[in-house]
Amino acid sequence: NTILIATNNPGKAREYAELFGAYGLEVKTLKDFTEIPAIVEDGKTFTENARKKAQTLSDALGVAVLADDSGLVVDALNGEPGIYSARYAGDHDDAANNRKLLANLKGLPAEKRTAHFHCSIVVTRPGKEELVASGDANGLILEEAKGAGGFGYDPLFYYPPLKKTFAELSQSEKNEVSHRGIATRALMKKFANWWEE
Ligand code: ITT
Repeated sequence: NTILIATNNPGKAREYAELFGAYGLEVKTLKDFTEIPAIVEDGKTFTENARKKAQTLSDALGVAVLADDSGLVVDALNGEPGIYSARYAGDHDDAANNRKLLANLKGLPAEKRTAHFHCSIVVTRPGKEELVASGDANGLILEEAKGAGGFGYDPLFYYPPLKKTFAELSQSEKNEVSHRGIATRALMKKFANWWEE
C-alpha cells in the first residue's frame, strides 16, 4: 500500500504527511525515486495540472501517485494568481509572491479583499481510472503578514471563522479547515473502494 505524494513543495509534503498519517498507507516522496521525468504544467485549470503531474509520474514510475495543484484565487484580481500562484512574482519565492499580491491590492478596502484557496487532487495508478477531489477555503487578504506557520500565502490569508490567518494556525488546525484538508477528506471517502477495486 504505497502512494507517492508527488510534490516538490515542502509545505504541501508536511500537510499530506499529517493528513495521510491516519490512513495507514505507506507514503513516499519524490526523494525516494531517482529518475523523475520532467513535468510541463501547462494546463488551464488546477485539475488539468494535477492530472499532468500524477499521470506523468505514475506512467514513468509504475506506482500510485497523488498530485496536488493548488493556489490562491483573488476576486479583485479577476482570479489571479490562480494556477500561477507558485510563480506569481517570477521564481518560486513565497516572500516575493506575497509582496506582489500586497502591491496589487494596495488601497483596496477590506470588504473587497475576498479570496479563496483552491486545491485539486488527482490520484492515478497504472491501469486504473483516476480519482479526483477538490476543496476550497474562503478568506480575506490582509494588508500585512501575520503569523509564522504554514507556507506560501498563509500569512496574508485571514480566515474569518477562526479570526486568524492560516499562518497563525497549528498544522492540525489548518488541516481541519483548509482547501487541502477538505479535498483530502473528500478523496478519502472514495479512496478505499477505488484502491481495492
Ligand atoms: P508542486 O507542483 O511540486 O506540488 P508547487 O508549489 O509548484 O509544488 P502548485 O503549482 O500547485 O505547486 O502551486 C501551489 C502554490 O499555491 C504554492 O506554491 C503557494 O504559493 C500557493 N498555495 C497552495 N496551497 C497553499 C496553502 O495551503 N497555503 C498557502 N499557499 C498555498
